[in-house]
Amino acid sequence: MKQLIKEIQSEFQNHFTGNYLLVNSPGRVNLIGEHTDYNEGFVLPAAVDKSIVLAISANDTQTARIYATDKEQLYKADISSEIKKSDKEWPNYLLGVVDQLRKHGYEVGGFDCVFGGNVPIGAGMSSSAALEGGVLFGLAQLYDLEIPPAEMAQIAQKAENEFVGVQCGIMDQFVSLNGKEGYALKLDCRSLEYEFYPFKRDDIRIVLCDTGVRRELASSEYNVRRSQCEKGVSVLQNFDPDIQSLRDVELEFLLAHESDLDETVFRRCKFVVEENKRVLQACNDLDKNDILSFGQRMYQSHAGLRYEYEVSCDELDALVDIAWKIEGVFGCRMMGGGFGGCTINLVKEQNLDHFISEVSEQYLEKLGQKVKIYQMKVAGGTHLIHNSEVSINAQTSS
Ligand code: GAF
Repeated sequence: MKQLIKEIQSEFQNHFTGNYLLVNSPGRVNLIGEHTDYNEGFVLPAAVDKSIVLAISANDTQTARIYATDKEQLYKADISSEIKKSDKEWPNYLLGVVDQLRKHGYEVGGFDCVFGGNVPIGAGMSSSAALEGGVLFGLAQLYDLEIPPAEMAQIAQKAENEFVGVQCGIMDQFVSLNGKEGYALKLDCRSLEYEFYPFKRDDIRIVLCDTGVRRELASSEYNVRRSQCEKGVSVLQNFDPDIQSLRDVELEFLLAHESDLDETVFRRCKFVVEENKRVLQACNDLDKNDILSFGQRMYQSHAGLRYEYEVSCDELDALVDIAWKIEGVFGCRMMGGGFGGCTINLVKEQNLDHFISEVSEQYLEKLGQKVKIYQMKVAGGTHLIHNSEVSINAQTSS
């Protein structure tokens, strides 16, 4: 991390002048609760120790000057009046935040910003939410904006929905901004109330296995799933007008109305209703420190995502099938929107080396491709980087 921070500082000094704030904005894992956020249900993600780092300062103009270290590109945008979308994709993650801040009644002026990170891109670890939350947090600090935590997450989510054009739910932005070191965050995606559950055991590692698959399909199919859930709700409302979303549907009620629903819509709804329940049960498991039951629910979640919600793919299924047979794996499932990206695995510390070599070997054998493996620690949410994390020559203004 120190190396990354140093690189961002040095790029800031190459492109801009003066003091700046340094912000660390983390990626996330999701332990359980997939495709439940936009159904107003529950999720159990955690922020991790892979982040986007930003150096940011106010520049006394009405221009946003932003530099992406991975792309080695500088972008300038006039923000004196209505914010215009860029025809490049990456600046829109930042400009969308400025646009949403203004729409929520918060005034910000021009700024200089350099950012880069070590969150694997496109792997389902929410590098985009980390970037949105990071620039939002930095601007709120620079312009003394007092924005409540839930509204921060809503602003970042809306930036992605409206400026980037991805109809994501609120989970990623919320946990990236509000995560806590050593804890998973249970979020009620309707009320936006949240609770922390300790998730720190020296004997268990969080390991992500990256298929390397990045599919365009993900975004269009994501929207199809959303509308299938809405379709289900609109039919079920005919039998109970109090239902506002799948969050309000009990499994028995759904089963009783199976024949009223289109067959595919029924399966989508069934997965969401069951997954929602699994999150609550998984939180009970954590309360009881019952990691075996927790892990079993992860496998059940994957089975539902594979057969009922149909957002998995051969590569993800192969990784879960492999992990299932390896000793010392408590649980494994695909993570995030699906159609590629990573599986999340909870692995016994003492079996870690064996796990890594078995998965690598068997994945190569089954699919003829290499799997990338990342180990994650549960970390804190978006924050100003402390002086102790910074190299001595820093010109930070924190
Ligand atoms: C993506 C979205 F961005 C989240 O909001 C969530 O819906 C997730 O897919 C599926 O659980 O990461």
